[in-house]
Amino acid sequence: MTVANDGVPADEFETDLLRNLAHQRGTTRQSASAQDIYQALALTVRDRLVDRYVKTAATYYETNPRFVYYLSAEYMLGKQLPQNLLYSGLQNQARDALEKLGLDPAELEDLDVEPGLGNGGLGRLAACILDALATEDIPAVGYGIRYDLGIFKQTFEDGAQVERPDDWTFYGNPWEFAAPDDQQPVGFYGKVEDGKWTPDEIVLGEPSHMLVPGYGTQTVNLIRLWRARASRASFDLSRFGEGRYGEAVDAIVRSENISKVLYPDDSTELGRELRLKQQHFLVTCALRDIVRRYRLRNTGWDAFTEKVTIQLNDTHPVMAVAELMRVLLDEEGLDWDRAWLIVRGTFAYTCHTLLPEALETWPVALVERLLPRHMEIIYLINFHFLQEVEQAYPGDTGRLRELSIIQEEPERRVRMAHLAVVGAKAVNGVAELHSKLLRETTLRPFAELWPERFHNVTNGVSPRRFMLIANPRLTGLISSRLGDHDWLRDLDRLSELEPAADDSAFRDQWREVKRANRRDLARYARAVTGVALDPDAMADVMIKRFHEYKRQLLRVMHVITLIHRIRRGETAGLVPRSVIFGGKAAPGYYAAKRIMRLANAVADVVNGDQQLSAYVRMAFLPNYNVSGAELIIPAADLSEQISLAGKEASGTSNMKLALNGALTIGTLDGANVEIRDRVGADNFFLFGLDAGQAVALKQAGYRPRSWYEADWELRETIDFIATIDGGALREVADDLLNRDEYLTLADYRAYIECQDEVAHAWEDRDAWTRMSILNAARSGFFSADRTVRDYGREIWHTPAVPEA
Ligand code: H53
Repeated sequence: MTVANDGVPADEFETDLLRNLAHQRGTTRQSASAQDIYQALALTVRDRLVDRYVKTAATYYETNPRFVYYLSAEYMLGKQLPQNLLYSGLQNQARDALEKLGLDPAELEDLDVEPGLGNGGLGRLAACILDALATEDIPAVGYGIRYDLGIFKQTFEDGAQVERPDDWTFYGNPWEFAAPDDQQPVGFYGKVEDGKWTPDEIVLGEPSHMLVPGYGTQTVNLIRLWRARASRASFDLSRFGEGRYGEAVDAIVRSENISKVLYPDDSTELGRELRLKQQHFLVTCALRDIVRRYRLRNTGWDAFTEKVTIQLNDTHPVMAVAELMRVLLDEEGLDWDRAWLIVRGTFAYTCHTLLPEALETWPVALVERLLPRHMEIIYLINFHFLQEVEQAYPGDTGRLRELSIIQEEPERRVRMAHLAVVGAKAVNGVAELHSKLLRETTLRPFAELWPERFHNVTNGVSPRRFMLIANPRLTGLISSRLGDHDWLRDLDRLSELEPAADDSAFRDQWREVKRANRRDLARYARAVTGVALDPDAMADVMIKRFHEYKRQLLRVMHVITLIHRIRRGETAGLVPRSVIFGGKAAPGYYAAKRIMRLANAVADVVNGDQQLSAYVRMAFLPNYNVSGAELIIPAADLSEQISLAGKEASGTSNMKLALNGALTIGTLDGANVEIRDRVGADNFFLFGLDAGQAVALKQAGYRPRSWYEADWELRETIDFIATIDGGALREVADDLLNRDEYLTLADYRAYIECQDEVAHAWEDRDAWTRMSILNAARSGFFSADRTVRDYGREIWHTPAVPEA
């Protein structure tokens, strides 16, 4: 699987590696540590990408193209070494050079640390989009925060999640270039007089960048990450002299805390002052950089909206709307109307949720204190906006209240999603169903006011990360069938695989690949959990953040049902399964953590009992991250996408799994709908309420207890939950019976029956393999390259700029 390389012979690579070892690490082959070698290797690969980057930058400078600036509080980039080796086409040279030096490439890859600067789907999507932008030769920069501590490391103690800090740069990050001389001041607090803001606190934003190479192209874009630094005068020497060491560094700590830690929540609002500070910090630094870059090739403001488009990834960077207004009004002296036209022509907003609790709002009092000038500007934006609303709906105070950027009750708050829609030229959801529901529910009054502003751009995933890097066996098999590996840049070509589904020799090879991948996974699961999985059992996987709406609990309830059936001897129709879980819960999310404990407790029951483990074994793989995904996804046979319909915006593990030939068991939620449309209803296990039925059931007055009373197997399952571990998890059962917010009981029977169908289908392994091949062959649409082309066509209007 080699990519056109830069024509570097192996011995030259070795020379470069040794030179970097000497010049960059200051050591020799004899005395170098494994870390020295790893760093020198990374630098040697990086050097080649820098050469490409220099050319890309020159092309951009010459052509002065339109740029996409992607603003996101999260990026889950995954390991850089395997990606950069592949993209630079240097993997063979590197392997040969390392072998000559007697070094094991796998051991060095273990030292490559994954920058876990995100929580889940949203952060990984941002990384896939940057990968696709570079691959599609679109001029782009991603902006984010360089958190000192990324997403926490997860372990389990007595089945409960334990979080440990992720000090990802402990040994340094060889992929990064710091630019301490390019610091930007960011103000907080203070007062406003005559529209002039004097902040009380200034923190410095220090940028560093990493290279984002495209695959199969020479383009290398950038991701620029900002870290908070205290100004030089912040160290209090006199206090230090008095022995008050803690106080001496107080101001430094306060400033630097801003980029200290990624907030480990996902899809819920976390109202913390520090988080708002992070958001303002990111957008201020990013906008300064964007303006600086614009000025390299342009003067005045006339061309700004032609050269700059800024995508806001969820509400986290939405303060950028107010900040750009502030820059244009207060620093550049533009009048309101002109400034507003520029702002409105620059931003586009992606909404990633339907959950009202995930749409951020900030107390007006907090914004007033932290960012007084921004609050004034937001009031003014709202004033002008509400005039427009009044014109559209004269006398309709209900509309005004509904649409206003300021929520009045029960507390005055700034609604960031409203600010985003008002301040953006385009708004998009991330799957067809999601975009439709956004228009009909969450953002309905806006869609009625400005229907033309609303779009859908269905998410996608990087085929490089989740096929080429994660699943070299399957990638090799597909390439041998398609005759080349160009399909990794043109994923629609996977459709050429369809005829192979009818070729029994190919089906055998496909099955062999799956089996080998399951073997790798089993080895890993054994090493980290002690659980011995059977590589011939169906790998049934659920990998995603733990959240009640995603319904990991329903997954566990099926396993409990199987336990009872096996104990009763009802084993006809059962097939051996490896039930695999991966995912983290926000540390403060008790309900999700209880479900995790339940999953681990049930795993202990099945794994510790021979009769049960003949049919079900269960492994909860700790610390699920991009590297974990790369291991689990290629092995998967069944993809669990079982959220309550109408709750998951899109989902992206569903796409990665289908691409790798897993069959989906799922509800009509998020992108599942489009996956099913494409792979065909016959190749997808559908169950459960749809979004409309779910709403109707709730409106009719949902009583979970009546479902419990009507279904003895469900009763048995819930009673089991209430009594497992001496009743330690009784609350889970109580919550199901009394509340069951996500209609788990209502979907239980349909899910169990659908799982019975899955088992039946698995028994005809050849037919299953056919379906598996068709899933992959028909999933080309879910490439992030297509996503980026959709954004380009509908929202960004950014022509590609391939290198001359
Ligand atoms: O974003 C993914 C979606 C997924 C959605 C997720 C997400 C977050 O990870 C965090 C916050 C948020 O509002 C949404 O839950 O459905 O696939 C990428 O769009």
